[in-house]
Amino acid sequence: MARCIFHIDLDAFFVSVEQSFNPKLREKPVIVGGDPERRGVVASASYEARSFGIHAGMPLSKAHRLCPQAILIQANFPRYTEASLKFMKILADFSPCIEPLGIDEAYLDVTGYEEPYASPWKLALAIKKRISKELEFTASIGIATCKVVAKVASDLCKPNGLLEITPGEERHFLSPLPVAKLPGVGKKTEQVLKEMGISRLGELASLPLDTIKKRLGKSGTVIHGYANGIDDRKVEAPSEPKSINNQTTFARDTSDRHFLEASLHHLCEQVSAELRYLNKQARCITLKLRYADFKTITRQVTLQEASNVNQVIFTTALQLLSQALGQEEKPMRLIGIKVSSLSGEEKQLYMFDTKNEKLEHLDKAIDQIRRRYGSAAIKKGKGILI
Ligand code: TTP
Ligand code: MG
Repeated sequence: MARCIFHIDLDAFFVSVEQSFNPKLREKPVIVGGDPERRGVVASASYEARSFGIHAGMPLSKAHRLCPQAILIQANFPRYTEASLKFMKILADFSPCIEPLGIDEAYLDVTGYEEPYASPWKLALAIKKRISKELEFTASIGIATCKVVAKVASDLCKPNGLLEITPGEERHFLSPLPVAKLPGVGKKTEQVLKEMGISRLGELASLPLDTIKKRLGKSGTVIHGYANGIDDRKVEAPSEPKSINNQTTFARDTSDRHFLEASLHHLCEQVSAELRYLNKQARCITLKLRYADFKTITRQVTLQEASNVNQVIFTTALQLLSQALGQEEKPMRLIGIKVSSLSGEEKQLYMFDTKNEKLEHLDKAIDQIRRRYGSAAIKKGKGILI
């Protein structure tokens, strides 16, 4: 029996959360980004802002140039993690087979669960209605027999879309799309395919498997299957996270140190908020850098005591960045942060050092205040906090 899989992605998620807290922001060009004083980047842009050419990953300065009237809101991660949890809970009411992918997207295997709704389409409408009523967000949903086709479909029908690819139509649906639309085809693979004269998914699908396997190995087999609408991956609940990571690919390669630091700060804030949300601390912090020539390096450090404190994670990551820049200063295309060696409630307390505990409590208190009153309600100073 064919499976029925949904891919659901919220539209302009961070912006939508801010709009639900402040309805005056609706239908306006709104940008959620890092701290403007730190020369941050756009994390999320409303569709009104996108019509000016603004997109995620763009420096805020450029976004301001493109649309000076755009309203800039500072990212408030505790709000987003809370909204994300509510979103996932709504989805779980429709099927127990749920796989959250990121903060605002998930796969849902609804095979068999669509019957009371008469059709997958009507079930999807019911999900959109709940999300709209309870969260005041819009979502885009792709429906297909496998994950990859559902994901491409939801991406294609944004914003507030619904697109169903009926069984047997997968290959036909994918065929005219550019190869970059396929999950698993990054810039590097796109380049290899271009060298092979392949720009559309239909061309990739028609290639003999051996040809693509020779050029791209195992990943060639995977994307060849995907392009043919073949993807047997199950929708699975993720196991306990062993690590949390977050990375940004820049719109343009950069060696601007302030910009790199601002991006890192944004990533660390997000990662540490997620740690606190999961009630976890991390001991291991890894910085990932990818240079314009695709050379990728990682630098790792183990903390004396596990932490989920913004300041601790950012300061450590910043030291790793400074060391790496000291060794090699060339333009970068990606920066990422990973925290691992996670511990839960049973964390080992470092007996004589209560400063980090205090900082953790402070971060949690700030999370609560921000959730209620917004990011601007409280700002930490630059110096030592406690
Ligand atoms: P996305 O789903 O990629 O983006 P979006 O929800 O803002 O817009 P849409 O889905 O309608 O295209 O990412 C979800 C959230 O993740 C986004 O609201 C903000 C955050 N994010 C970043 O912080 N940095 C980024 O570079 C990207 C792409 C997303
Ligand atoms: Mg989204």
